[in-house]
Amino acid sequence: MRYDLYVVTDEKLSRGLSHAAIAKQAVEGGADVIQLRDKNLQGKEFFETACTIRTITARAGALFIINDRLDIALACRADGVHIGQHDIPLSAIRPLTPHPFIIGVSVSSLQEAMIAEKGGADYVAVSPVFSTGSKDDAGLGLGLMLVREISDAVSIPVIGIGGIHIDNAGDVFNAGAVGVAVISAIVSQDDIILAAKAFKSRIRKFRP
Ligand code: TZP
Ligand code: MG
Repeated sequence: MRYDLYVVTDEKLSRGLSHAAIAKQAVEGGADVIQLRDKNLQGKEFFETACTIRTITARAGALFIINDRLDIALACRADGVHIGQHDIPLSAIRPLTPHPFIIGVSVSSLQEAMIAEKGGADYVAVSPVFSTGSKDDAGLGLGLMLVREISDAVSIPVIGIGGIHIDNAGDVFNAGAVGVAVISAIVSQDDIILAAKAFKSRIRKFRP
């Protein structure tokens, strides 16, 4: 499973592009993972959008993860779901998921990371590595030391999210992460395909 370039969709930051359009361009640029993230979409529309992105990602050979909504992830046969510390707990959803099915968990401390690993998470996302304006309640950047600490302590993949752009992505890999999750540095760019390609070529230096 490769998480190298993990693009999170956001229609508020995409200058008019839909989730599906963001996903299509991001995979064309080489994104390894697409996460559909929307805090406002109603179920029907969410499901339809998810099914469209399922087709786009399957054709591209990219993973498809849905934020928060296990029901929709199961219904559209996504590869997994991503949950935070205030979402339905891992222990409650693991018994409901098919095999294989990825559950990713956002963590903001070593303890949360170790609990997630013990509970059967497939990866953890250290959140936020750097301060970001893309998520209102993200809090201050936790820094690269925490990425290092968590990477040393768990054996599941560790990815970084929050304030990551092309020029600091390498630091996140050097701190032990195996992937970087990004919104604005790709989704808000003039050319998402080019932005993703540029990220991928930078990432290749750290993850050949
Ligand atoms: N979770 C933690 S930080 C964040 C999310 C969804 C936002 C990341 O956006 P950006 O623009 O890459 O900082
Ligand atoms: Mg959540």
